[in-house]
Amino acid sequence: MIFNIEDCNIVELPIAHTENGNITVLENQLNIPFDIKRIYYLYDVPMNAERGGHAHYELQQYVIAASGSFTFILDDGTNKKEVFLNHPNKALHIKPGIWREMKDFSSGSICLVLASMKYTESDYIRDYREFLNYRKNG
Ligand code: T46
Repeated sequence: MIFNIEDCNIVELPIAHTENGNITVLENQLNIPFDIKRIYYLYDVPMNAERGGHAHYELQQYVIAASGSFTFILDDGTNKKEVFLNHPNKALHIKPGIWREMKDFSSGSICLVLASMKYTESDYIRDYREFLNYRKNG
């Protein structure tokens, strides 16, 4: 199935409030639309760094600003949109086949990623022309 940037939305995550702070819980088959196979997080990212610059054939992700803020630029080969993430109760759901870049990491930010697949280099498209060709011709 081919997804567009309109299919990549911010999802409000549940918050359990306690007088000593909040907790957000995501559990396979309960409140996340794929089974989590891998968790990773980006941190100590220099403020001017740009990351990403690739798409995935199959992988889908929930991206959460566990701390601080950053911006994702999503691109489906036709349209682009910027998504600013700055709160741990919001996840950006990135569907397969979407080119992404990341920028404007605030100092101390942590970009938490819940992923639907184990790390597979062959799932990456790292060349933008190849990505455009994939979007056009499948
Ligand atoms: C995305 C953003 C948010 C591994 O060995 N295992 C892994 O699970 C990952 C994610 C990376 N790596 C290695 C592969 C590369 O040599 O770490 C290096 C950097 O990986 P990558 O180019 O994927 O890093 P980012 O920060 O550009 O992108 C990652 C995700 O891959 C990507 O899908 O959306 O984080």
